[in-house]
Amino acid sequence: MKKTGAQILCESLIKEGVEVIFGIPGGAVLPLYDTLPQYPQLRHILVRHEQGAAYAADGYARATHKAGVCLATSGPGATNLVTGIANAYMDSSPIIGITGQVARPFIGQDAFQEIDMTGITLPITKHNYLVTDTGELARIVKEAFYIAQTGRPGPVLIDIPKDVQQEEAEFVYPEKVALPGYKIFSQGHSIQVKRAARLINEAEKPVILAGRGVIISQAYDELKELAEKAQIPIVSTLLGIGSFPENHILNFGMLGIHGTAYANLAVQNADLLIAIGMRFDDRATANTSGFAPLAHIIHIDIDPAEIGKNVPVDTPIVGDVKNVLQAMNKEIERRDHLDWLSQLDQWRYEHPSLEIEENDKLLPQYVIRQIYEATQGDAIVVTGIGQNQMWAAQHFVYTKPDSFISSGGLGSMGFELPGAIGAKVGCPEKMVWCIAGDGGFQMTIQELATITQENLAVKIAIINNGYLGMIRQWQELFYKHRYVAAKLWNPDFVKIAEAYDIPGTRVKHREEVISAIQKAIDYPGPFLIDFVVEPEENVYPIVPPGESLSKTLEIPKPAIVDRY
Ligand SMILES: Cc1ncc(C[n+]2csc(CCOP(=O)(O)OP(=O)(O)O)c2C)c(N)n1
Ligand SMILES: [Mg+2]
Repeated sequence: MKKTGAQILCESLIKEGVEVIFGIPGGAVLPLYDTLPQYPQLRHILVRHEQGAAYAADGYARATHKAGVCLATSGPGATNLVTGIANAYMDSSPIIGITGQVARPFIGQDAFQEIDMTGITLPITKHNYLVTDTGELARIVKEAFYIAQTGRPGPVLIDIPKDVQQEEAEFVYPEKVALPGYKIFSQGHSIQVKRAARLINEAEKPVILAGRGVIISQAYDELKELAEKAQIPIVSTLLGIGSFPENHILNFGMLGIHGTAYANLAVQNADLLIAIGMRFDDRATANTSGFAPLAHIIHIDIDPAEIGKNVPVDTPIVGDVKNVLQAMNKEIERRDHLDWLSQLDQWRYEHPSLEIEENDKLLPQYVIRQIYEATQGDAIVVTGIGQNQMWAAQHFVYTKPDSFISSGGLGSMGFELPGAIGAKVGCPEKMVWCIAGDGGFQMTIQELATITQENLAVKIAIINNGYLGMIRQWQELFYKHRYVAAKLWNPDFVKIAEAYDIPGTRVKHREEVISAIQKAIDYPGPFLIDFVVEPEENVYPIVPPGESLSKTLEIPKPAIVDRY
């Protein structure tokens, strides 16, 4: 049966199980918007900036493990998606970006709102398409969802000229994709798996380094089985948070430049590092030349391009984490590693990296801790970038998968609010906390209107330090206290919330924290708390730039100022 391109797109999205689209209309997608009411199963959420649409689709994808969809018009609408697409690309999040394009006869004429989106997004998408034939659209959508969600997930862009949306073609949704050049290595090589298992069985000081790949692959049970069977301590990357319960006795927290001292010590002293679904990002490894100097490194990852990219590895295994661990666990012997674990416990005792000072100040760490206490970890936390992100990573105890959502690779400020919107839309039954920086919040603040229009009960905690805090911290520690462009004049966030019809409150003292959080939780809709925290609080531990993980600094020492 013949249908228009717009209808074909909608029907194809429904076939792919899409329920929500985040977007903003414009001339080049008006045929599509005109068609949307024919498909009430597709809920369209009107955002206030296309960057918000991409972040929301990303937050939705990370919270639900389903592809998130964002939609924008050609030209400025499309370019506004770019940062969000890059964000999804760097964190391997499956989003589908749909952009309108000028009608085919106008392409190449610098027509009104014409921009080469496939060119622009080539390096930040897993794949992209310019649809030139309406008859190809269904196949393209099928392929796009397949590519986005299989192997190492990532964003796929489909650019659809306006006349393709209007033109009719025969609609048959393909059953299968035929992509001979697209290979997924889902099973690890059995010889490598056996070799890794033997190394694990023989190791005296093994450490598991868990990354986001464990979460993407949903290999929580397999990871736990490995760790418990062989009694191996686990440290995680920032995006690996949630892959293993942080209240488990074998959990030693996050490693890296803001990792716990004991996690970093574990890695630096390990004789075997089992890196699972992670890519040796520089924020995790610090200076790679001094990274895990004593360890034989096993690296399990689905993307062969990651093997040996940043750090030389001794035993690579290319495969899906869940499959590889299932195969490997069969070969793993029970061990206790008592000496090694008691050494780690000793380090944890000697370096209590995450202790919160008892004083009268309103410390940001205390705020995060109280949000954890009030929710008992039963929430999705979506963070901004900078200090707030690190405190949220360090001081909330993540015990459930998919409970921590953050922009890791791109580190893009402004992710917090739309990211939280996406998570809440995807998981309406879960409590969603947006932990925002006062700087980052203002980059996508307009999405408060989306929250109100869609009545999304997102709880917002602004960690208001009056600074671009992480910038100020670096200027303090590494630029001799010279603060340049770090101080923020801020609007009254509670009044702003009120203007968007969202109730809120301001907290300036420690003793008000618990009741304010409870008020936000008890309120049936969205709620904003402006936590006016200690302005010059720093994130510790920190590994100074250029140093290895062995140089993890825990306590603020004045000497640091002189050294840099
Ligand atoms: C879009 C974007 N611009 C600039 C930066 C550089 N940057 C990293 S952290 C930071 C400060 C963030 O300030 P705020 O949101 O208040 O968070 P805080 O560190 O104070 O918690 C900046 C400017 C960035 N990461 N993203
Ligand atoms: Mg700030």
